[in-house]
Amino acid sequence: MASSSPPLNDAQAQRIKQAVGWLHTARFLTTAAQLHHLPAYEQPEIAFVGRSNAGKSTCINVLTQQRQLAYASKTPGRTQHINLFALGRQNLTDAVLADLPGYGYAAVPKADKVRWQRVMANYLMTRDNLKGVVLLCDPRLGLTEIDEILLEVIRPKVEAGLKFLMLLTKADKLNRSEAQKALSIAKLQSGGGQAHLFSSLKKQGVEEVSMELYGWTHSAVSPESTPAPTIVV
Ligand SMILES: Nc1nc2c(ncn2[C@@H]2O[C@H](COP(=O)(O)OP(=O)(O)OP(=O)(O)O)[C@@H](O)[C@H]2O)c(=O)[nH]1
Ligand SMILES: [Mg+2]
Repeated sequence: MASSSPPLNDAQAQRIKQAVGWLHTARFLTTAAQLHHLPAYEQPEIAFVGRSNAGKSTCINVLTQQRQLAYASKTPGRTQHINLFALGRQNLTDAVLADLPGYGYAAVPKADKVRWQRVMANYLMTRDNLKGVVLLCDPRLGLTEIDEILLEVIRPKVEAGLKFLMLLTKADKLNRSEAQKALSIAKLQSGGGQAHLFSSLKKQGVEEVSMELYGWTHSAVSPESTPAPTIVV
């Protein structure tokens, strides 16, 4: 949490501990090169989407406090499969995280880009257990055309109950005023939905996002900080 945050009471500290501990249980579940190879699960799934190199895999590793669970790399386009991770105690999986391949990487042939765009849209439309989407965006680059297309796909689903969070990644690269400006823009772009600054490097936003994801998948324990996101079209 930011150092300027007021001191936590015991109940808040306990909730953070619970959410952070829950994410730490993550383990590899399965990988699929194609959507129709992805097994169906009953447990709620949270998808991490965003352009290539936005920091999705690193974000998953930081949230789960595991160095190499998801494969992060300086080389864009590293994650080319849909990788799933199980959460919850062993044999008691209560949620699934999905690390999706990034899109928009310049060196990828156009046909592949179009293919992935379709896979992403199909995934978002057809994944029955999809509970929430975390869209990662590097605020120095802004939203790409594919981000915008995905937002169009996501918006009606959010109105129908899908949870949604926009994460402004690599916040360590911004100064305070740039960060605040980027956050205001992101809040508008998400139509009043949730937006957070996040830095895997500085571990900024980790507790807030952990609480959010825990609240999405454990509805009885909805944290006070998690109002139902509404996206106005
Ligand atoms: N400064 C800084 N660099 C970061 C941060 N998060 C990720 N990176 C770097 O950004 C690069 C890409 O990170 P990844 O996590 O592999 O990105 P990705 O979105 O999974 O990329 P694809 O798998 O290609 O879709 C790596 O070099 C990371 O070290 C951050 O918070 N701050
Ligand atoms: Mg990746």
